[in-house]
Amino acid sequence: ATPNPWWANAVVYQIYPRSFQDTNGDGFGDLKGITSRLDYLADLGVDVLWLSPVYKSPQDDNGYDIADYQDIDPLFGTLADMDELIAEAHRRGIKIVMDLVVNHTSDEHAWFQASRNPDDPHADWYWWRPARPGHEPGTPGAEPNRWGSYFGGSAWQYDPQRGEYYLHQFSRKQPDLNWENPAVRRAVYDMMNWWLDRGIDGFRMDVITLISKRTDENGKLPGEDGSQIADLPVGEEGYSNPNPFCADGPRQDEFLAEMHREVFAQRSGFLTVGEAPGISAERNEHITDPANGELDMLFLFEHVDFDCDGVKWKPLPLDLPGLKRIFASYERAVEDRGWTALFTGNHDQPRVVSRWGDDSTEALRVASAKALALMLHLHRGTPYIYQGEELGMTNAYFTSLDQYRDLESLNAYRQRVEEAHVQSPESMMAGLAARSRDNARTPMQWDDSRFAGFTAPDAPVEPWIAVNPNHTAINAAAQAHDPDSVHAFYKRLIALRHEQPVVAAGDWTLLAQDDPRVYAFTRSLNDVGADDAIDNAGDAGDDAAAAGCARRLLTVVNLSGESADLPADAVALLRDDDVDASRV
Ligand code: TEU
Ligand code: CA
Repeated sequence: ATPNPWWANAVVYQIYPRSFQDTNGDGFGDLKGITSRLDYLADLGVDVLWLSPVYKSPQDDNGYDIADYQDIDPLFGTLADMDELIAEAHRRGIKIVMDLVVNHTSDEHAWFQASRNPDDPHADWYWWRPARPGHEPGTPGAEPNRWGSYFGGSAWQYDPQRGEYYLHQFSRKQPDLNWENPAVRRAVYDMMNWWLDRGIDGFRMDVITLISKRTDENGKLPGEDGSQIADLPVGEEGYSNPNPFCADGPRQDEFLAEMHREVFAQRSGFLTVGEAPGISAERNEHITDPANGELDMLFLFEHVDFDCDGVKWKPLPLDLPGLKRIFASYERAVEDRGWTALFTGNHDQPRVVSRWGDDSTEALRVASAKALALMLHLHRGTPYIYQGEELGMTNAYFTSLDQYRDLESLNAYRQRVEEAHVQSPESMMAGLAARSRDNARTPMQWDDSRFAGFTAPDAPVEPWIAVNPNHTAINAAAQAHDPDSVHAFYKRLIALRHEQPVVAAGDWTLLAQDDPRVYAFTRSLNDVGADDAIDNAGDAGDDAAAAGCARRLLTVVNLSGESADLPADAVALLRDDDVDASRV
């Protein structure tokens, strides 16, 4: 099937505003900083910017705890700054997608503050349950409720003002909204329309697959009915890991279809991407099948959850055949309909070149960063670049706990080392160094000055998180004119997707599934597909037709760091007389 041209030929760049560019010397990135870097992004060639949240927030979870959806936090600037960014991006042909965090709000949102009064119209906007002093909501005499938060501890928090518990799957300052309540859904859709009418081009939807909760015939939530949660083992910290039973609830499709009708059905040129923990590749096909009017594409998480021993703080080395099996399931699920988002990094993941590449020498870091980019960008789907990935930025390699800022990391250290005693300090510090979300949140490295050009060298305050010392070697300025740089390689990859329809529309076929070192696959367009793809790709298609539209691409990447032979089926392809080996 030929995908919708615009977001199939598009490349999205994720900006974590707090770490991208500071322009007022307070050590935090801001909106004016993003606007000041639009020419860099236009030169890179990206089509869409996804901004992590910049709304009013107490910043408990760095803005994923929103206190006012329709205002900008002073940390980042003002609504006027946002309007300027939208206008300046559009002037360069770049779209702006914002982060929609509506599974939960901040506990400082007016809706939640009102909800703490059981007689207020907002009383039922969150998940409140009667309290038995000191016991999470459950059934007397039965199993205690062990629903665990993603950020450790119980997912239930007692509120003395209301005298009841409220559900929070993330931090206790992130109470879950009650999507069963039509008034909640109406308020969310009104806010979404307000932003789209203001000129943004879509949303990345934070944990959107958690909004429909499972309740039993008496309306009881998992764990509340006294049963052990879905027979899940209680984790080593005494709580049940939420993922397996919290995602993809009974009204998931209904809510997404309603949102599509109320917000997107009369619009065009937008992009919706759902963050979908706990969703299978098969469910991805249904949710992203345009005929179902739900979402354009999803981030799936199996590939960034499988390389650890039961918990992210016990990392395992990359099992390449395992990665190939997972990506093959993503590709198979959308070969006929639907679409997928391609990523290896974001603000929650460690830097991919440190995780699956080799950053131990400059040569290996550059080579492996390029290899990982080539592998990702030539898959079928829309690729996402996380800020700094195009430079081959690495993990932070922090050595002491006080360098970390992320509440997920700090909570985990306290709970696992100091409370549950399930990991040693050394093992946990190694786990944080490998997998903490802060690895992706060190300031963007623009040049080799004191704070990497993220903030002025003479800024009155240090950046909110340490700049990586390797910024003196790894920075945008050093790569801007180097044709062999990681940056130059990303530019060529992005251009290839714009010029060659086979990259967006070609069928994907894996070669050498079990090869432990080499990742090889083809993309191919049959004649009909080629003509459709060229027609659908607009003027990019015309250029490609003129330049000679490739019918087939062979990609072979050695991700092992050891020498490896070309897999036999790749060699056979290269011998095929209609493959122009000079262009491989
Ligand atoms: O992430 C949800 C989520 O699944 C992550 O918390 C992930 O499970 C974890 O970080 C990996 O160990 C979204 C946002 O991307 C994240 O930044 C927020 O903290 C979270 O939701 C709550 O809004
Ligand atoms: Ca600032």
